[in-house]
Amino acid sequence: NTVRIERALLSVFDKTGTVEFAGALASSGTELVSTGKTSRLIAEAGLSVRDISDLTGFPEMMDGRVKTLHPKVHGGLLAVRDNPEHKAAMDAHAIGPIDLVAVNLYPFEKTVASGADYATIIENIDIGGPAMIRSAAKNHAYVTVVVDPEDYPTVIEAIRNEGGVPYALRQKLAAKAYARTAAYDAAISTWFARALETPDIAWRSFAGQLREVMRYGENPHQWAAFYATGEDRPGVATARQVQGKTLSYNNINDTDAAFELVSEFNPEETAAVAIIKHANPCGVALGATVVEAYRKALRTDPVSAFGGIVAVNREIDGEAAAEIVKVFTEVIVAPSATQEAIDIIAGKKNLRLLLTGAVADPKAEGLTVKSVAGGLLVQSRDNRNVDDTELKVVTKRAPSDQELADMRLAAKVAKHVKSNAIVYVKDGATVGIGAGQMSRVDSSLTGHRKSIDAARAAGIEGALTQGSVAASDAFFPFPDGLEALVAAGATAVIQPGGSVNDDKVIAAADAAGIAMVMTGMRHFRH
Ligand code: 93A
Repeated sequence: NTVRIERALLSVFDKTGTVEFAGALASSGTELVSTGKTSRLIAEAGLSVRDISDLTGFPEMMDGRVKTLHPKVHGGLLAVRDNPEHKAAMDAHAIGPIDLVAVNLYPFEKTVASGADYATIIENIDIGGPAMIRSAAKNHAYVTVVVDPEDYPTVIEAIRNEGGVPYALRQKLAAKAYARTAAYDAAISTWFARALETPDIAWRSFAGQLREVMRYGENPHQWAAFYATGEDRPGVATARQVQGKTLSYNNINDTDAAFELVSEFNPEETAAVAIIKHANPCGVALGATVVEAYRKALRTDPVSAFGGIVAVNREIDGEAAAEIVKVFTEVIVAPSATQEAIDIIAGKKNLRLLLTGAVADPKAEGLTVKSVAGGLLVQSRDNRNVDDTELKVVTKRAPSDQELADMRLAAKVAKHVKSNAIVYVKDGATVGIGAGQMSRVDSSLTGHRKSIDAARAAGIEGALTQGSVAASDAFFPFPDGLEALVAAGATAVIQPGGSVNDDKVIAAADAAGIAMVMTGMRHFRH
């Protein structure tokens, strides 16, 4: 349903494009109503415009603090056009409908940035503008709200081509309108919090709902809080804590990493277990049962697993719980647990057990946020993995089916390891993980060295990486990283490819007689 614009209210601080917009509206037969300076500007351009005081029957008063805050404005914006009671109210109080509002706000953010004094900043808090924006956006079933001059041409084009503004456009503009008023209020609360030196108050308006102010952050001298964004996603923020101490800042971060990782594996196809330390996995394995997967995961690096976080993609049963509690563990997270498992875990009072109800959808859209000095970096969630890509065999030797299966596991794990990530896998379990090194060669060497330690702990001669496959989160810039994998005993390698030196890397793989596949998809995690 397209709405004809019979009457429009223009009240803008930023007057970019206002005259053109007003002119286009007027030429399509729209009556223009406007506030003080906006009205003068439109009139000076030779257009006929009605003053807001004429509509409200009140003068703009109190230095402009009260100009549009009036039932004739908000009634005209909020009335449900085909509701008989609303119609009767409009008739009784001589309220005419307003079909379009173009408002942009007093420049609060710019005023703060200019270093203005307290009183000037306060005066630049717009009240009437956001009120109109919110009224019009709420009633987008009938009303068009434009908060950004960049949208004027789109609106005019719709009016010219369709005789009015279609529902889909009104809806989109309403969403944009609320994003603007939300950002505006966030700017005000941030400024206030800074002025009063109360950072926690600013955050209250920022990232959703405050769940908990923590005792401390990453370190004991840091303030910290946990916020829920309200997204309906299985994970650490929505999980039910069955028992154990309250989660710390680091626990939450690590538990999230652990659960996102095991969620890469469909529980109907395989059990998957990840043991996480400092947001990096120190063991990941698949198995027919949870306990089998846990035992295999633990073998990768039994030393680092001490004090770790265990994530499972299936229900935890008693057998698995009994095995997990043998090692000092901070958190267990799983979709569910049997009563027997819950009873066994209850024997460890401090151990936290989190139940999420389901695994996370690895394909779900979402946002990740990271802070930098004076800013925030926001990006879409890395919701793709090796299953979405076509694997290209680039070497003379093609991988065997077993190698391929292990390569898929290695690539999914590498996606969840801090870059530079190298992951060695054998028989459905990691056997060496190199994380967070500044050079890919170092990550290859670290994973290999750790596998020698693990072999020694298991009473095995040599390194567990012997006869393994390896995954790299990004391409090899030179053959040296690949050669380090070969030296560690890898027989097949999976990596994105895309280096200018791919040819040399492939030649090195062929020279060593190993198989290599390229995914075309990088998974940096910094
Ligand atoms: O001071 S206000 O909060 N009180 C109001 O009633 C009001 N109505 C519109 N500010 C108000 N406005 C704002 O005035 C608009 O958001 C816009 O930024 C500005 C336009 O005023 P003028 O047309 O006089 O330039």
